[in-house]
Amino acid sequence: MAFLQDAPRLAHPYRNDRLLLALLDRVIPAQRRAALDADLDALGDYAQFAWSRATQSTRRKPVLTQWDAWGQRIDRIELTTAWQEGPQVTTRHGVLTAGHEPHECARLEEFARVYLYHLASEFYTCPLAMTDGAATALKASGNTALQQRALPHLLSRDPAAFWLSGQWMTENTGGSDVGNTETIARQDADGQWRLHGRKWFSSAVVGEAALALARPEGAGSGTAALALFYVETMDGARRRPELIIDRLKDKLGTQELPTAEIHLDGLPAWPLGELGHGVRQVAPMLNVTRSWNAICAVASMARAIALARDYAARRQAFGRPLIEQPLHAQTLADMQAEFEGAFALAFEVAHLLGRVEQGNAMPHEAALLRLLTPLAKLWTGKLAVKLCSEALECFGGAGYIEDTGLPQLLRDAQVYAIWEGTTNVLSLDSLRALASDSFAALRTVSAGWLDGSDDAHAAGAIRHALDAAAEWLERHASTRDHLEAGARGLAFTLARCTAAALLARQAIWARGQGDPRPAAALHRFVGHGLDRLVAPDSENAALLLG
Ligand code: MFK
Repeated sequence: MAFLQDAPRLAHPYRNDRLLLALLDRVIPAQRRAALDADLDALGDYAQFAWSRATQSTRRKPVLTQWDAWGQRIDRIELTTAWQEGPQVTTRHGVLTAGHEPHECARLEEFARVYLYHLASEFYTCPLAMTDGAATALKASGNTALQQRALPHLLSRDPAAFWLSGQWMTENTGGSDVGNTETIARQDADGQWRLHGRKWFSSAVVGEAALALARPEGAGSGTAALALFYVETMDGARRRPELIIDRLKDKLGTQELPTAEIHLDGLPAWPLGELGHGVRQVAPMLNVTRSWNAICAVASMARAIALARDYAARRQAFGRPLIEQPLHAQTLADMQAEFEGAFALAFEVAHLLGRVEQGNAMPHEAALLRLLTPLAKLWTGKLAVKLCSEALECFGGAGYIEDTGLPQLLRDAQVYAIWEGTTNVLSLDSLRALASDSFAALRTVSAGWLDGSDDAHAAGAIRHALDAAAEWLERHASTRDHLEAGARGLAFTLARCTAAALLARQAIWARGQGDPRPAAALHRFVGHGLDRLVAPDSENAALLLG
């Protein structure tokens, strides 16, 4: 019999996830653990089942049928199997509701579920993130009428009552410069607001509700004149005729996700609050969906590394398993160390979010959350692409072959740097956060995390990189263009320093458990360098780009 290579196998994604188990052991109160474990175990089962299903069948895309046989406009979308299962899986395991329970670990418990469910869901987590964000923005709005109408559906544990919500922001005038929004809100004679315009990226068009930015008729131009509206898409069992699906996007990845171009032809709408400052009102939603983005990016890294590590034990080359080849082992260890840093940062954001929302955080922790949210999003988004690409390479040619299921990991990962704001937009957002006390908060808190570290070299390198960043910021604070030009280097430095300090905290905790692996991850992570500050040289850029 000719040689046949064993395929990689996916070990149970919850029971074998050392990082997630250690995090929950460290943070979650013992009395909460049994219920949480039951859901996480079941989501791990589902993830394993979904991976096997995906590698044994031809992948499908959603299909939009716009007209029925008799010429009636129907805009029906046929979804993939995982999407059809989405409402049941989400509500049965309390994926969204977990995050809105009244205790400070709520968000952590929610995001542990998201982390395990994400890839199995085929990016059903994208509209789930929007739904979570909509619930959060509705709560922040103080609009009790809309809260009473929508929240029982958005946070339902009953699949029949559960609603997905979209976030209709992006238009073809721009995904980043939302101040260019052209959608108009007009008020009827009877006082009902109605939206007219075109939204360019709707990933929850199969949902029942959305939050949408629009410009009240007669309001001025720019961001401040935008208002935030709540809309519903269904009239009983039928989609409302004022919502027209123009087409589904043909995307590089996330192909199971039915992202649509839509237009609104008088869709009824209700303002969340004042008829202006809509971006300020939607910001709680943005920060929640960016946290989802970071957790989902980390989930992709975890999957890519789990498969590459398993394969390294199955694949022989030059007389021994790949894992015994010194250079291959180094490559996998480098990937693992980066992933551990990203995991620590993304879940720190989740934990902080829960503490801040429950009113249990100190003021400096709220400032820290405001900074770490864009940092986690922008860094994990880029790292997911890098690690998924490296993981494919670990399989040689097989990593480039569609029906191994591997290339999809890389295609899908590219979305993390684009979804919910590009790396540059997020770098600029981190400057917004730095204008407050958030950097001081980061320095204070990270000093605490480093306290007691055995790794004097790592602790020194982190302190040194933070000092350099502070000095750089002070030097360039008054020159806006210079500051913006360096924002990306600064953001990556701060993200990596925070991740390193979190690894140091984890290493101290693990030392008490007799586990040396987090210390090894810290050592390797810091060895890769923390300081990504590059002196922005605009003359040089002009020369190169001229
Ligand atoms: C999963 C698969 C998905 C499938 C494919 C999808 C492909 C991608 C589709 C997309 O289009 S994703 C892109 C989605 N778009 C974004 O994420 C928006 C990107 N742009 C930004 O994030 C801008 O920073 C933003 C529009 C939010 C604001 O820019 P502006 O217009 O210059 O507004 P400004 O004046 O700076 O901020 C307005 C207010 O919001 C200010 O508060 P005040 O009114 O009190 O002064 C800001 O402080 C506040 N603000 C902005 N960002 C905030 C925030 N507050 C808290 N947190 C934030 N993050």
